[in-house]
Amino acid sequence: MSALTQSPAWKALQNHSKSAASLKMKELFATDPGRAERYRLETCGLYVDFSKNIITDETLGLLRDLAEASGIDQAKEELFTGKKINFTEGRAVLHTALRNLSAAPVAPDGQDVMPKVRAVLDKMRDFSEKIRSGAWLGFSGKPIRHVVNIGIGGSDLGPVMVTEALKPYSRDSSGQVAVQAHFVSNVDATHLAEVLRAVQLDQTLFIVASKTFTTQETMSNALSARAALLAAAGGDTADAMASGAVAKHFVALSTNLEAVAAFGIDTANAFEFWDWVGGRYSCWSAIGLSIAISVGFGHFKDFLAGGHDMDKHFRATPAQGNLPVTLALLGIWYGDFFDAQTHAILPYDQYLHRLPAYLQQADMESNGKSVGKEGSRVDYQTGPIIWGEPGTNGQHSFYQLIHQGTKLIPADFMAPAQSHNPINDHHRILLSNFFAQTEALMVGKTLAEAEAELKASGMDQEAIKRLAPHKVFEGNRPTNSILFKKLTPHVLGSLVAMYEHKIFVQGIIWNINSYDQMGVELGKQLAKKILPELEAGEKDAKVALKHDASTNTLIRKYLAEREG
Ligand code: G6Q
Repeated sequence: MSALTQSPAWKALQNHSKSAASLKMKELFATDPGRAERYRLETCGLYVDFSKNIITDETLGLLRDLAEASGIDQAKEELFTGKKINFTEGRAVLHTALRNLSAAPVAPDGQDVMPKVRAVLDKMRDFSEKIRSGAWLGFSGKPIRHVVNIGIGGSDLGPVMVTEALKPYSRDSSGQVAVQAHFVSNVDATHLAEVLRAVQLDQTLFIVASKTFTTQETMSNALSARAALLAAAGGDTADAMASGAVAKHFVALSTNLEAVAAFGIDTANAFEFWDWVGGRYSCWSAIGLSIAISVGFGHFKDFLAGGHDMDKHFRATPAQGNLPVTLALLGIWYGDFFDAQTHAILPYDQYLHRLPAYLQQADMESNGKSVGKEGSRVDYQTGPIIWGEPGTNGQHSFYQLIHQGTKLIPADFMAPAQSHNPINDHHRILLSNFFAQTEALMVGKTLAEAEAELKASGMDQEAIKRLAPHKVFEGNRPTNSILFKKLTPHVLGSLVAMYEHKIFVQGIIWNINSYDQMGVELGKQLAKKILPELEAGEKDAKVALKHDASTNTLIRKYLAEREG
């Protein structure tokens, strides 16, 4: 039994959950006119209504007791001041310093990191301006019009999500995009090949984004991109190298400047970050260079400012008014006391179409852990499965299960009051769906209501009896509604930071390390072992394989099928 499940705060919640299981939100709203007013928070441009949850004041009080008993206030200070809370890797977790736009120092180990953070930001500003203004020229003397970020995981998902979300800011007043952003992450050559088909190499800047600069997928893609560039630059490789084509078309974002130099990239064109920046928390760092180039440095800085504002809110606000803490506690309520396995992210804004994928990594790589700080397996649920799609597409697909399936799926709905593309009545229609879905999920439809509806449609009694049960919606499905005025860089920064801190709070309460990712290692190790076997197998199909029978047979089948 873990200390957490033995704690009075946990036990009190367990006890309370027995009666809370029969709470009906519809009734709670009917008997409590102040509910919507009380269960909402507004900060950093985000208005969050969490009243459509299976909670009462008592629930919230007990959840806050749990947060307090977990030492959340001290943990927050440790995060912001750079204590080595990534305890398995002995590292501080300081993505908040990357967006610290205040004058306050951040000094883990007594050394202020802010001067070097600011120096890299200045370098990013100068460089992105040179690219966007057309001052930086490629090997043919033409300005750069395409930027290709080559990276994977944390070195890809953030830049992709943010550049997509901020697309309106990539256009000038005449609607022209200064620099088109592209992303290559998958080692499947198809990804690179399709991007290379879409660009003119002499007007393309490749950004090799890799914290370690050793990641197999990224290095393979970077080497193939370099070969394509050198071929396009003409002459033989030595000529192209000598003409400085690589220096004009490749920059690096990394903590490993030695490996950057070994790749042939001038370290003057390398943008540094540090081991206290986790991959999935790195879009605020030099890893955000493609964002700055795509939308301009000013907008990138607004994005940082939004994150910084959420940091200030999170650090200073007691649990009761604290947005990330509240969302974290609601997640724990459903995951640990209602056995919910997943959490849906449902943006009603097409520009946020990659947010579910981004949060999938942020949350699942952070809190997909089963061993507590002390090294033993936990006896409670930790991070949920995060998934989602933009509304209204999801409505015509998987919402069926959320409404009428057997599983409880808490969901975050989010929408802007203003669209970047106010065409006809699209936005009104979109928002009517946004409001309707959370209402329907909460209110549901009783058997009597279903029967009455069918009767009104003129159906005979026997058919009504047969059909009505299928038309019942149990309702009482919990949702949070997040409204903001418009999807600006600032709002996006606040939104992302809100989720980062939610994840942090949950990790603290679950007593796990949210900042390592050992779980991705085993597959990587095995792939390294199999790669030379595939190479040998291409020469000799009878190559010795020492895996399990299934893996051996699959490899042999592949070797047999790969040609012809
Ligand atoms: C994120 C993870 C992981 C990482 C990638 C890419 O938190 O650490 O997704 O970002 O494996 O790593 P590199 O940036 O080192 O290439």
